[in-house]
Amino acid sequence: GQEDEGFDLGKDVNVPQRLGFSQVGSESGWRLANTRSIKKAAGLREIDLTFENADGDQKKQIAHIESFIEDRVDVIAFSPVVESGWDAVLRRARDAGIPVVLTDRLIDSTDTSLYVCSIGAEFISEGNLAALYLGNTFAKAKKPATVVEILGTKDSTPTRQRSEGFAATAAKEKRLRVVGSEPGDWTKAGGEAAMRKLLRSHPDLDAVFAQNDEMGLGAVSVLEDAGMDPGQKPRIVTVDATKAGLQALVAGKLTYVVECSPEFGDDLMDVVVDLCLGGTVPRRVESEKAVFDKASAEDALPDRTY
Ligand code: GYE
Repeated sequence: GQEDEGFDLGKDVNVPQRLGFSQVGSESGWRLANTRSIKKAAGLREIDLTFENADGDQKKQIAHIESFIEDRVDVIAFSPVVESGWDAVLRRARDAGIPVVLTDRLIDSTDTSLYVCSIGAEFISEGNLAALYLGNTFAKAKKPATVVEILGTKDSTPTRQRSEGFAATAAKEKRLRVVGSEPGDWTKAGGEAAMRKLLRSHPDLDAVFAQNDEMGLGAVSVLEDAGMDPGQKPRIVTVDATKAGLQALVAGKLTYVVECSPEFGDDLMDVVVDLCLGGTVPRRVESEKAVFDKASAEDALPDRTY
């Protein structure tokens, strides 16, 4: 309607609009790009952003949110490190009349009034796409392919949903047998440790699904040290599509990469501005994704900014 098409100048608006944002940490290239996107988008609109980094610690995020409430910011946004344990602090934000936006990841609360909007990628389909690619690769194999999974941090939305999507598709197309998984905490070092463990119990692997590029790159170095030919045997599929991931794909070390875009800073600021102006906001804003093989990674690399 007409109200949606312009700003309602009748309402008093705090200028500049004040946003408190609590980030997960600095664990990956994806995360650094996400932080850059958010800071840049806030800067472009002269939004007064208080940016906090939780270093992977939920207690720190809760403290950030509490201080945002105390400072009476206009909007609180955060990317939850884990899914559980948010009800109490988000109830305090709601009672203070401060709208909360979830970015990137979700919470497991059944109380839908605790946040107004969530912005990010759809992780289940990322897992679906990874399994679909591997299933097609092994379509003509005589027996199901042996696959291991390297997971992100426990109790986080992308870990849970990428696994869920991968398992669901693998169960349907029947060419993949997931024989084990280990957490790699989203880092290269974590991916190396997970790969070492998995290789000990499953030395004859056909494929690895690493839930982000860094962990996939960690797996590559362990597999190379073990005299294997990562990218070929085993095939390696990752998620994110950072520059480092696409470079490894072009070099033939990774086999396939599913994109998860970190660049939703502008979408977040659109929602923040609408909330400040008293407008309605969508419940969910979802990022687009692409998939990459070697050839399409070559095409995309020159323009990749992260
Ligand atoms: O895939 C990983 C990061 O939550 C989508 O977290 C994000 C994930 C991303 O550390 O690299």
